[in-house]
Amino acid sequence: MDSRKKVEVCFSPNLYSLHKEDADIVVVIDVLRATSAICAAFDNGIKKIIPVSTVEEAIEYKRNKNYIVAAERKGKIVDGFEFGNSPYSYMNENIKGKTLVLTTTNGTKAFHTAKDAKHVIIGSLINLDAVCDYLFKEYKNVMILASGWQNKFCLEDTICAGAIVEKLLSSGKFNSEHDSSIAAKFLFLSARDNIFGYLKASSHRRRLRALNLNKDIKYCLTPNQTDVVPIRENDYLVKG
Ligand code: 3SL
Repeated sequence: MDSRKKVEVCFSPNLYSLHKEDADIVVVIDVLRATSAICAAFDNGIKKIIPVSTVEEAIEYKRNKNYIVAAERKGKIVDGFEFGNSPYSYMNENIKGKTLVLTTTNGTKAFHTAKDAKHVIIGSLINLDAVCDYLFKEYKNVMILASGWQNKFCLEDTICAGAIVEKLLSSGKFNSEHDSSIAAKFLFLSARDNIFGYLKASSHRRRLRALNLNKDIKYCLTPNQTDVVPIRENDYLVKG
């Protein structure tokens, strides 16, 4: 019998129900930009993040001045909000010790898709090695949930998922059965020498570039800038 733990990849929240039995831990990924912004916020001192699905829910939290409330749709800050989804908004002394309420187009939706999972953490390229170390330590079956774009496959999340798969498989302690995981690993192997260049033509990179968000893209595609691993506790995230 193969006693290795599994690491599998789910390409879209819409496919989650097909993969969820693979998972003791779900790693939610939205490289551009939600999970990168979440990691950056914890790295800069945010105490707690409450991901919410809708702008309406976020508006409810605005009544309470103790929260920082952020909303992004289609890459832009939603009218009436000061904060959106840029990691740079959270590189700021004033956020220390505060709670952030965040809604984004795809990332916070993926987080809620995995609501029935026992154990959920947040992954991105910026905390890649920290996530892998966490998964080695926990040593459970892993499912990596790519947020995609409006439930469609996306390259940057898949490459990040492939980087995790590659590291876990090369330890010999994990095994993958599904073609999605193998495809993610091969995509990562083709991209790893120049992730930024490889993603030049990707739809989300083009979308963000059109909004003059090149600086955000560079930040989000640069691996290992922090060792924080955000972990779900109840329905919010804390720093692991
Ligand atoms: O979809 C999301 O959650 C966002 O990260 C999208 S964007 O990077 O703000 O366009």
